[in-house]
Amino acid sequence: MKYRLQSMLSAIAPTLSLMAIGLFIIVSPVNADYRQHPSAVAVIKTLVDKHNFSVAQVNAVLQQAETEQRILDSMTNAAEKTKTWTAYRSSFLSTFRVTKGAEFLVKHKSTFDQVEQEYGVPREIITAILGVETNYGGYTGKTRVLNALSTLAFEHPRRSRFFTSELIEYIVLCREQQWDASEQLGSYAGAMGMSQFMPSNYRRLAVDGDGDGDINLFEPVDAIHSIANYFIHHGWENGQPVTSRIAVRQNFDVALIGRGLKPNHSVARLAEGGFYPQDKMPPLIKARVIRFNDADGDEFWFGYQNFYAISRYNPRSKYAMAVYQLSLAIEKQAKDNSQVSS
Ligand SMILES: [Ca+2]
Repeated sequence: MKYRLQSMLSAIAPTLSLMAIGLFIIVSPVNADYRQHPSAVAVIKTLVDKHNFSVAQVNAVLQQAETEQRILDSMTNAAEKTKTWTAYRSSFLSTFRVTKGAEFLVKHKSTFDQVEQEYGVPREIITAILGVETNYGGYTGKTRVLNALSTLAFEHPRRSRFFTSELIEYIVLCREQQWDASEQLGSYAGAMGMSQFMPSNYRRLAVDGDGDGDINLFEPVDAIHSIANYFIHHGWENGQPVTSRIAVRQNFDVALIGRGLKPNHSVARLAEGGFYPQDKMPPLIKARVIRFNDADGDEFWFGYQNFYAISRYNPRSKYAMAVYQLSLAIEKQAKDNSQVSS
């Protein structure tokens, strides 16, 4: 709708002042005609060779794509990059999010009973993901997915490879779902639905939870099942710990931290290097040292396999920790609510 309005306004732009025209160029999506882009050759070839599209079908989609500068800006300004841990944490663990999360648990109790049985992924974790991603489906994004994926595939060299692959997946997904590729809305990175799945995940890991024959992630039952399935795919271990706060020796062994979030050493080995969990942990369980740099001192944690599994949703330690802490806050709120009402 917004874009139709903008193209109408663009049509009358010649009657406006030069300054106003300048503004339009900055804020409006710009029709890009990516059929002509050098990188489009590979997209077309893959869709034709591997997915039986005709060149004309692919061109018809690429022709509708528009470049949006704000998509590129959003990539640069992602909260995980710009906010300290303390600021990030407080923005995600708001009273509103905790309260709504506890309500969501009650509302979807029967779905969660079934999903926990089937997948072994706790309801509070799934709910926290939905809370962080879309405020429990309240905001699923207003960017045209075609614009998001095309802009990032063709105009963002550093992430081009990933988004080119997602653009291809998206065009296939649209055919499978019988969607108009130019109409779907999502995040500035092209993630869709209450669970914000990228197209490749939508195709491979989304599940028809309510059995109506349609995989619809804009609907809670399918979204809940799909998140559980996503976690299982990424190695969630039922009943295992997520994270422990740790104390550190002053001259801790920095080399043991390394890069990435995948557990890399046993708790026993990490203790030799000066990292001591505050909970009692089996010595052979593997962990990764997580460090949050903050103005008022650093925080250190162990992230176990389940912490890593959460981070497969968004590969930032702040994200995984915020999801986990939100899940605990929701669990507590739900417990308090049930005590008040009983
Ligand atoms: Ca369904």
